Amino acid sequence: MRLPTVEDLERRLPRPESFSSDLRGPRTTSRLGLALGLAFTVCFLTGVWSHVQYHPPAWLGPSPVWLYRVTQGLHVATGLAAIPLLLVKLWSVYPLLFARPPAVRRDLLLHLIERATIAVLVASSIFQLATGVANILKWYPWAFSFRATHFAVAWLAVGALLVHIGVKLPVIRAALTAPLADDRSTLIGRRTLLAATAGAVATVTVATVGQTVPFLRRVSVLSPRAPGGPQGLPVNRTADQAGARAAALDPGFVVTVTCGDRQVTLTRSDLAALPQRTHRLPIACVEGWSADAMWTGPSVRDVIALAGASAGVTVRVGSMQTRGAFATTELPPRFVADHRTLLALELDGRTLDVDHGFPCRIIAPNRPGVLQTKWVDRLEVVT
Ligand SMILES: Nc1nc2c(c(=O)[nH]1)N[C@H]1C(S)=C(S)[C@@H](COP(=O)(O)O)O[C@H]1N2
Ligand SMILES: [Mo]
Repeated sequence: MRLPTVEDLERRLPRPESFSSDLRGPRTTSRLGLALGLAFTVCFLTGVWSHVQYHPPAWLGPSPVWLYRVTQGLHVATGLAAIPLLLVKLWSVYPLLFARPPAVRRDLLLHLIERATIAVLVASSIFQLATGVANILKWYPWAFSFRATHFAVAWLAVGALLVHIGVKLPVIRAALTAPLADDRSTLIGRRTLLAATAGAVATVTVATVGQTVPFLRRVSVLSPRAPGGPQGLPVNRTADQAGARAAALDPGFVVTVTCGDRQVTLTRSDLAALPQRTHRLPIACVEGWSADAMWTGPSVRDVIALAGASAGVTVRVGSMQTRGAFATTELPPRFVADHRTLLALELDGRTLDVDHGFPCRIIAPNRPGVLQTKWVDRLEVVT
């Protein structure tokens, strides 16, 4: 028996021309690429914005209250819409994997660079969409920090995307100006393929966007945290999961407010005796769901005034949770100064459920959900 030679193997490998479907080719790929490029651009820009909102710089304030809700909703929606687009686009080009390297040495170098960029682009795109979805599902099968890594890889993807568009621009231009359909009759045409892809994008969007657009809630069968939850509001981490239940329900509960060497302790009744404010504000979770609710309680500004603090300070907020991240967060000066930033005691006119942060929680306008600290027992003025 003779072992197959490299030449034998090479002969058996398909070539791009071996894939004969008329549906593939630059005219389809460029249109899919255009849609995917748009989705990626919106997803990238809103993602960078989310990153900014996580550690708000001094110029970023609490208005408009819905800003983070909209940007993060768009981030998750465009990321999900990119999944069917990416799958169909990869299908439309994968025969090119079998292209043989050019024989001329100079061409070979360019070819290798182009291939390497595409490898980075495909790998980073898949990584971003996969980790994003896993995060929505609160599934963390990795050891790295989701936020730092998702942020870093986004730049890799965008860099590779820009190089890719630059290299392909002549092909893209020609393909976008060529008519989509031609005379050859195939079972389904390019138009049908693109329409089906658009249908898949629409289905994914409608099936998930109800987690943030109220009137679509009932058709959003796939949104992971559609209605439900105590007091009609979803809960990301319950009091039990955070190990906060015992302390939260302790009748001896007090909030400690510290400003320099002044310290006051307040019971829940003390908080309820302060001027109460009611505001309609959203909880906008990083994971894409959001919901409006009426929150009532004293403003943080009124509470810290009891320890002698004035506006224009940063407040460190401490929680009674014993497990997991986000036990302490910071309220920057512009948020503290705003009377809509509440130490909420009530949700929609009723005492907060323990899963929503009883005895009291932070609710501030235009703030990522993950920083709306529940089970608060410490406010510390940082100067
Ligand atoms: N102490 C504490 N507060 C917390 C969390 C937490 O894990 N610990 N989760 C946050 C997240 S991720 C969100 S989206 C909101 C959700 O508020 P809700 O459960 O009342 O809807 O609470 C935030 N507050
Ligand atoms: Mo969240």
